[in-house]
Amino acid sequence: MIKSNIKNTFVLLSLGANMGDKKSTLDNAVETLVELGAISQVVVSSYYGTEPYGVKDQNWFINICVKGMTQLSPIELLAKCKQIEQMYGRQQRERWHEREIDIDIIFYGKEIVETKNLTIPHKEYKKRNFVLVPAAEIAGSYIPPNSNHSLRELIDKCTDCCKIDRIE
Ligand code: PH2
Ligand code: MG
Ligand code: MG
Repeated sequence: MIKSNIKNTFVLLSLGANMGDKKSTLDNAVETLVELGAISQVVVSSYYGTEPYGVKDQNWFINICVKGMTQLSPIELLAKCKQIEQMYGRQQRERWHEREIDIDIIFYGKEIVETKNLTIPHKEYKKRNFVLVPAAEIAGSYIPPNSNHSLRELIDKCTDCCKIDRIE
């Protein structure tokens, strides 16, 4: 048997868009994550139409979650996510405002990362239906670090009232 020193880590990403051709931007971004070697063994959730969380006066989003394995460190993976956001035309705007595409790292194995530019688990994931619902679809039994509850259970505890519709 050939032994490999390359570590593969489970990752779960949240992707969202509320401008332009949202579905094809999300599809292309997932394909590019694979092509650039950021993530393999990819499983993608359904699309979800989601009411804007936070700043209300903007278009509804389409959100998805993606799970898979990565050989990159958290910082390297973040850099790839940012690179792909740029490739798909992400412009700088105020926090929580409209975006061509947003790619966030929600979980990286069971690791906790707290640096200036990156916090994993994502700071807000428990508060957001648009993350929990697609995440639970593909990883419902996953128990995040610092949590006693699976993603499926966290949906019931979440008080977010924003509407979310699975798109058939
Ligand atoms: N992203 C935000 C703020 N609000 N609302 C929805 N529905 N979907 C998002 O992806 C989203 C949001 C900041 O990242
Ligand atoms: Mg975000
Ligand atoms: Mg982001």
